Amino acid sequence: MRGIYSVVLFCAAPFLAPSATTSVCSPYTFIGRVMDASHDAFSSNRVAKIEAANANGDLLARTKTFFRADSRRNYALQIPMATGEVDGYAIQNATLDIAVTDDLGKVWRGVVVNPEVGVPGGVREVDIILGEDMDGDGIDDSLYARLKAQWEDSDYWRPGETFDPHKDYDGDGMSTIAEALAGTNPYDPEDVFRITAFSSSSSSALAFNAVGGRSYTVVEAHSLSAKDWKTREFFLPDSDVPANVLSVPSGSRSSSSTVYLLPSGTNAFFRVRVE
Ligand SMILES: [Ca+2]
Ligand SMILES: [Ca+2]
Ligand SMILES: [Ca+2]
Repeated sequence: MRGIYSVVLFCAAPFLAPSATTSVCSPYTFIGRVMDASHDAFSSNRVAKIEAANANGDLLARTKTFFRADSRRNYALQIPMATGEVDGYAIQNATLDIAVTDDLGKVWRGVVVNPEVGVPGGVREVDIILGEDMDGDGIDDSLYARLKAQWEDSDYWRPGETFDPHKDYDGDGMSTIAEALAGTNPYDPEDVFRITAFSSSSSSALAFNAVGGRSYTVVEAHSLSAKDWKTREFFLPDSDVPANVLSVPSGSRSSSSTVYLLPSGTNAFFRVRVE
């Protein structure tokens, strides 16, 4: 696992469960960020309840979001694990139903993609995005409404024109919806997510403007048309431990960040992915 939280799990001494051959072991942990469709994390004044149930609807675990200014993560959910079928426990490869109840009492279900439980004691990073798309256009309805209202208020609004979130209104190369997800202003051409510098001397350095509450990974491929972009490890300026994600705490100001890529000896194309 990676990041600020170091979840150390020990396998508790197994005890006998209903079947003599079934034992209870370390829980499986999901960690990550509960966020709204704008990719803004739930903050200190918004607490969501997270519940995991098995396919029969039996509740396995429940937790709440928390707030820590120095971390992008705001939840950790421990799924009790057993080596066989026991009420209240999950087995490896189990699929879970996740339900999140937000601070207004609204319930969201099935929001985690492929919540497959791995080896007991394992940890998996899963971000939970609470979205609602009643009109089926692939965009969260409240995010669409917010962007449209901002557009109608901006210099880019034209009478008779229909709002299109896929359009790049401020002409900075990123669509309005992409800017909203990256945390930049869709109606300000000066505010855009881009790689601002690249040098490839002894160690390759990538610089880009990073926004609070977002995380950044570097992916590489050997051609621009490649389908598979692989994660590339890097060093942060203040660390000599390789990392594969740069997380910027919520509330931080937008700032220029530089990461130093580990040398690989081959030429590659790089992209910085923002989440
Ligand atoms: Ca929609
Ligand atoms: Ca734009
Ligand atoms: Ca912009």
